[in-house]
Amino acid sequence: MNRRSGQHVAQAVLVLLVAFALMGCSAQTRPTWTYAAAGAAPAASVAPAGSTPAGVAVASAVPGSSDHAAHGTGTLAIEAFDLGFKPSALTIDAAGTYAVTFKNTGSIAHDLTFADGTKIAAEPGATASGNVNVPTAGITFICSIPGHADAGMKGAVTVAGQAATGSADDHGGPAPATNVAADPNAPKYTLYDATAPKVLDGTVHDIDLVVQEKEMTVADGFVQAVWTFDGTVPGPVIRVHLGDTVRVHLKNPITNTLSHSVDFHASQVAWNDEMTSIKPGEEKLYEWHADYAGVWMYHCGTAPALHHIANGMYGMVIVEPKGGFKTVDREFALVQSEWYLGPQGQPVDLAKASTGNPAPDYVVFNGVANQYKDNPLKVPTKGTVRLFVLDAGPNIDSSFHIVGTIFNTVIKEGIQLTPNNPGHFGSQAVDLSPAQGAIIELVTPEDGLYPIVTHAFNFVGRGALGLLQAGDGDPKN
Ligand SMILES: [Cu+2]
Repeated sequence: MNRRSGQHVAQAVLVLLVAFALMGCSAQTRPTWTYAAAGAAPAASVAPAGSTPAGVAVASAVPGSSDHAAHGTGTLAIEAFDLGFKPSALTIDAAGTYAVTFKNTGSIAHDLTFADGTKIAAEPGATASGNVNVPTAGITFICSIPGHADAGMKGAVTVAGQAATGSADDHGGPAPATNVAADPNAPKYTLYDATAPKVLDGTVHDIDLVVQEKEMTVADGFVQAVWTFDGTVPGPVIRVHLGDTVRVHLKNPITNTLSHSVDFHASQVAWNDEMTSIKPGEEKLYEWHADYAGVWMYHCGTAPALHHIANGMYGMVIVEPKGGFKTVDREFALVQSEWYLGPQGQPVDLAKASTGNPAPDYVVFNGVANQYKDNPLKVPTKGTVRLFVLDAGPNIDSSFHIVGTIFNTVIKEGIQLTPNNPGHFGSQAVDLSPAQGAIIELVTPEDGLYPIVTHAFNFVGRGALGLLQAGDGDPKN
């Protein structure tokens, strides 16, 4: 019983944390809290794959009869979780009176309050029902419990063929610095695999690093013309042993438009030797020795370096310590960085990135806003987890934190907190300035979800949010 009430306190704290985080969201960036909480959405509310953005469903209403084309009837199935509705946007064929089933799969009480005052409330785990009259103009709904709407519990029912009613998730808070409008036709982002690669075999490594200038969806609805190492942002994680020789063959294909270069922080070389820029059509060898262990940044240093880094040219090197790492159950590599959006399809905005008080449109892990919120990183419960974390910047610090966990090991820039230290100290957040890296280890205490954030919470609503999922993600079974 104590354990159960303790869980509820923890869940309430998490809810508050997330609520505060999401209050900072903007209408334009439209982050939503739509991860699959315990209990899948009813099948009827799931839209065909790829047809709509995440969290948006079509034809959630079940028509009562084809005779009712002009005056719709049926059932709206809406689920509440902590903190959002699933689906948050529903489209029906016609105005009319609809039955509503409201299922609360969250851990705290929620309600479904429509703009006309119709309110259906459900305790955790309960399902309630009622009716709502949906006018031709559609109707919006929120959870009326204080803070919940601001944290993302908003939605709308739209009648097909009519303009959307209000906004399904226009969180309060400061407006973004961007004047770039989301493109509803932007391609879905490509998930970056956060699994840390194995250490390379052997002691001498010849590695091709090919610069690719290409378009990339950096957040839902936003495409930028990024510059990359090997086609991804971040570039590939390069993992070697202490003492290895790394021979990087940097290639700048003739099809590119700009000169580029690379700077490996794990190396000790002259800046005006290995790090010089090469033009499109050129390649050069950058040879270095892994003299020190740690998590290291690499990036393009071609002027203006700020633009080349902000536009995607960075990555992580892991140099294993003497004797290697002990085996753990899961290893992930996470690179925090910022996007200063330029116009759709253009490179990022250097002027925005250059200001003394930069306000990134997105702060992200591994290049894409919220990708591990949508696709949680799965770990075994009570399993050992190692994270390699780098702040690539270019400008903003990270206070790397995973809600609900304590780091038992932190090796940051050569400074070590180790498990079973004499005072039994632990760590809650790791401060990383741009270019700093850390090795972090933890154990998840129970099945459940553990949000991955920078604890600079103004950025969590701007994309710096992921989830670690232990077991099935549900602490209640
Ligand atoms: Cu470059």
